[in-house]
Amino acid sequence: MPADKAREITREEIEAYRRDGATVLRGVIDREWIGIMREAIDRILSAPGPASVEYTPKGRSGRYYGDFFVWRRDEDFRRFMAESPMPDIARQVMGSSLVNFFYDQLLVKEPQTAEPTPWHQDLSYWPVRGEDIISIWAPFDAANEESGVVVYLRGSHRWGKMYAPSAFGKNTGFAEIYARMGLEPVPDIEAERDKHEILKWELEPGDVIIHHPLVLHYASGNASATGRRRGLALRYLGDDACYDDRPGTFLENPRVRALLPGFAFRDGDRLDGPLFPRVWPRQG
Ligand SMILES: O=C(O)CCC(=O)C(=O)O
Repeated sequence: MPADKAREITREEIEAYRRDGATVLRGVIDREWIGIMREAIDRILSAPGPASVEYTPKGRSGRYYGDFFVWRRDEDFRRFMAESPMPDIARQVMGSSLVNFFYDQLLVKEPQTAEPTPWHQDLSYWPVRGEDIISIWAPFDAANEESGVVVYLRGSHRWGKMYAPSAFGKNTGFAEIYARMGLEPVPDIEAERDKHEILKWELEPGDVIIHHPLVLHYASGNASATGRRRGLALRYLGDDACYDDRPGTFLENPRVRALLPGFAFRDGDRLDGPLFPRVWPRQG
C-alpha cells in the first residue's frame, strides 16, 4: 500500500510558505506513488482528455501538454488527490479542519520544449476566494532550471494585487475569456528578473512545492535533450474558501464547464459534493 499520511509539516516550513508564498517539502511522496503516477500520466498523454491543451504549436519540437480535472476520468489520479499524503499536507499547512479538492492540473513538458509557462498568479483564473487555498506542485521527473522547474517571486502574494490571467498558449480560447476581467496585465518580470528575488529549488520526484494562490510564478520550457518534466498541480480548498461568481474565470471555458455537469453553486457557497470532494477528514 502506498502511504496515505504525511509527515509532520514543521512550523518553519509553514512560516516560510506564509512569508514567501512558496516553499519546498522534501521527500513527501513515496516510490510506490511515484511509480503509479508516472504510469497514470503517460496513460493520459496517450489519450488526451476533452479539456486538454497542446500548448506547443504544431511543427515545433517537444510537447507542452496541459490537462484539467483529470481525477474525474482516471482512478489513479483520483486516489492520488484523495488517498495519498497530499490532503494531509494541505490540511496541515492551511490549518484547516475541512479540506475539499478543487482540481488537478497536469503540466507536462517533454524534452526540447521551448514554450515557457508565463508569469502568473493562480487565483485570477479561479472562481474561488479565501485565504485557505493551496497548490501542491509535484514533479514526477527531476525538475531543475534546465527542465523547467516552477520558480516564484518571493513575497508577491502579499503585494495586494490581482493581475489579469496570462493565457498559457495562443488559440486556446482562454485569452478572450480572461480579457473580460479588466485587470492590469502581469508586469514583464522576465525582462527585469534581476530586480526581483526569485525562489527556486531543484526537485527530485518525491519532493513538492507548496504555493499560495496569489504568488507570481513561472517555468521555463524544457531545454533538456532527454529529460522529461512531468508536473502535476493539486489545488485544495480549506476552511474559509468559497465559490466566487466573478466573470472571466476558467469556468467560462465551455470545455472546462463540460467537465463539471450539474455545477450549480452560488456566490459564497462552499465548493463541496461530488465535483469537489471532501478529502479531509478522510472519507470512508
Ligand atoms: O508546471 C508548470 O509549468 C506551471 C505550474 C503552475 O503554474 C501551477 O502549478 O500553478
